[in-house]
Amino acid sequence: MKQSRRNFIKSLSVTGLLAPLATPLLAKNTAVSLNTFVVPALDRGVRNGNNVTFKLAVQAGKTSFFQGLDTPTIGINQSYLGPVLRAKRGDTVNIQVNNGLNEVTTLHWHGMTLPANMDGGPHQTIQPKQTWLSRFKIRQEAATLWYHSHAMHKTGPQVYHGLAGMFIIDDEGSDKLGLPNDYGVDDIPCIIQDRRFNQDATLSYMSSMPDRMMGMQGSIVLVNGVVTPTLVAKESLIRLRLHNGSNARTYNFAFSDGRPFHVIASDCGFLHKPFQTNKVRLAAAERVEILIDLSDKKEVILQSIPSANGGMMPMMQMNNKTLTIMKIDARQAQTSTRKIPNVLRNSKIDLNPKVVTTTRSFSLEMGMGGMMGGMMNRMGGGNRGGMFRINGKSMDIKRIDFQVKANSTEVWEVSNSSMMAHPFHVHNVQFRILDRNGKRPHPSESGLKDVVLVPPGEAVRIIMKFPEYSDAKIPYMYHCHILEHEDQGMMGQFVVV
Ligand SMILES: [Cu+2]
Repeated sequence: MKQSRRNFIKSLSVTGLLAPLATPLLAKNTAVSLNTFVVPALDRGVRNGNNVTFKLAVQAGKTSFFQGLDTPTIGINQSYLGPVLRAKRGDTVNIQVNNGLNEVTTLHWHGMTLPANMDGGPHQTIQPKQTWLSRFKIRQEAATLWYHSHAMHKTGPQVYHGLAGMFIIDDEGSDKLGLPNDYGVDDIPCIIQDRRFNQDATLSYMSSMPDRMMGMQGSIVLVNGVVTPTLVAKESLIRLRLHNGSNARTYNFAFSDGRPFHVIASDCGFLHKPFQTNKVRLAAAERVEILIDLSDKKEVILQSIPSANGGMMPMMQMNNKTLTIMKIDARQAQTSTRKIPNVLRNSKIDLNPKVVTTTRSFSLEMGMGGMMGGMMNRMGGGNRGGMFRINGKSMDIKRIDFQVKANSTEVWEVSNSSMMAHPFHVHNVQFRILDRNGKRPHPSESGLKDVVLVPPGEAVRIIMKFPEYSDAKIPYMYHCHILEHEDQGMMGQFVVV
């Protein structure tokens, strides 16, 4: 399926964009393109009371990221990415996922609390031409979640080619806050992904050693599948749901004029109150919702600025350049009637360290030591080692790493002995960050989360309560959300009993 709705920049020549692989493309991408911002299709499913049915077709297709050139991609109900799914707390969703690819896939509901067999992880494989039904009740609060392939060893390439989308949950309170909530008008999803293209416009994937080590980083930024678009703002106060849908890159978002904005939500729900800042860090798979005041009716560029704590290896520092994400043109914006609320949630997050029954430690490890260890262990018949490990072990789909008790509250301490930062994700729970090396987390990550970036040399403690769903056989995953690290073994499995 071709997508013709996109207008592509004429001022950037094809040869300029599609330079040879060895040439860094970042500099060429600092010019803002004239591409029109695309609001993803909204899919509220077919509603029957509180039962909502979604039909999703995973399919291969072709997408024109550059004028006159087709890129082979994967999408859901379209050629690249999928619709934004939207449902309410209290709904029971029935999601039919048909696999139209020639290879196995899965669809994982990232950030969702649900029974293990409905999670869409590597155990819920969907063979070509088969349909998988995922059915679960949404019990968590309003949040910006997402969904993506989680196929064993194939998550990285499948997501890179487009197998992902956003999943918005609303609840009783979220519409009463007076926040901008007109979808696509003043409440705008932004799936941000960096990609690298070959000269023939095909996506370049895992073509160098740094890709393998650091994960796939691209030089071209897409927002909702469009190269550095321009969003024409209709209102003077807008809410962006920023989702880092990249395979590996951590962004440090800021506006070109340094203007302040308010962070109102993190991965799994609203912060206690809006937090004003002029930059926010977002690792792969993380989300924040921000409010931007455009009442000066100017043009401004959303950038990723250099970060002292971008978490990349010093010798391959790629986060030391300013990246253009998108332009916001507010010259035609109407004066918004929306206000920034003082308080976003009245109740505290109910995760009490006093009721913790179990504390676990996780060490994120990568490098040659493991390769040697892996060789030794393979000789000894063990299954440890590999380049990417958690607690000395690479992922083995046949091994359950530990058991968790349903309804229990646990603290996990995640430390990083490697040379780069890893975004750590746990399935089925929303957690709170207790501290980083003993220090309180940054206000922008004080809310409920499902991903936490763990920089080198840091130990991060997170607290979470496991819901009552139990299944002694089917596990949930915990893993690094740099998808190439996950695919190469930085992942483990737990069951809830
Ligand atoms: Cu990692």
